[in-house]
Amino acid sequence: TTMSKPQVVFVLGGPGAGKGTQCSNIVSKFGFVHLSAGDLLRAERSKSDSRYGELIDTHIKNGTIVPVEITCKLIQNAMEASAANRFLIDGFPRNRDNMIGWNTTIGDQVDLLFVLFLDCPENVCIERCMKRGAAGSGRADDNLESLKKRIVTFVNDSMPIIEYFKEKNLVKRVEAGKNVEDVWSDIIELFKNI
Ligand code: UP5
Ligand code: MG
Repeated sequence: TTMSKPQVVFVLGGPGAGKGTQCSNIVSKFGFVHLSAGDLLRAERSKSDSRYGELIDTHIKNGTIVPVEITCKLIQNAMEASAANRFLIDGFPRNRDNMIGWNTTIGDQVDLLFVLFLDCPENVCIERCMKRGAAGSGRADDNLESLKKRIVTFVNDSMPIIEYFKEKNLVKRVEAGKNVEDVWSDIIELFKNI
């Protein structure tokens, strides 16, 4: 028999759509390993010997997208360091460049099951991140100025990627503006048969 490839679900949606929150739920119930591209980048930025710390910091504050070579390598390392066979990749791919970088490095080595799209109204996204910032998240991008830029990047760069996956019939969309429990019960329906 041949070894089966690791299975991947991309989890996409605007800033504060609830990607991290719902990924934790999916991990608990369905046994995936959660890899947040943003968390991996923030961890890399915090390493005292990172060559990319400043670059990453600038992109995060501006809501722009870190060069794909960096992000892809961090995701690949995390996948290789894990014995798991099912991964949620949260917040990636975010633009065309990310997509191409993924396809030329890791794409063929995994099975993409589907894309979970947390579709959340802009004002709700902003409200949630502002609230998190006010509660002391410490995130350099939980302020109105960065948030406006994060939204622009999401609309201009990330939405076309979601559209691209939609044309391939790979998108499972949930209404993400509802409360955590209601969003979660919709997500359960999408995962329970895989
Ligand atoms: N919350 C969650 N769900 C809720 C609900 N249903 N009702 C009410 N409140 C809800 O949630 C955000 C906040 O809302 C929390 O306080 C939560 O309790 C509450 P969370 O689950 O954290 O949402 P999430 O979608 O994960 O929001 P996040 O802020 O992490 O999204 P972003 O996509 O903006 O951030 P990410 O970390 O992915 O990326 C940050 C930056 O890194 C990017 O802007 C970019 O500069 C860089 N980046 C790259 O360059 N490349 C990448 O591949 C990835 C990131
Ligand atoms: Mg997140």
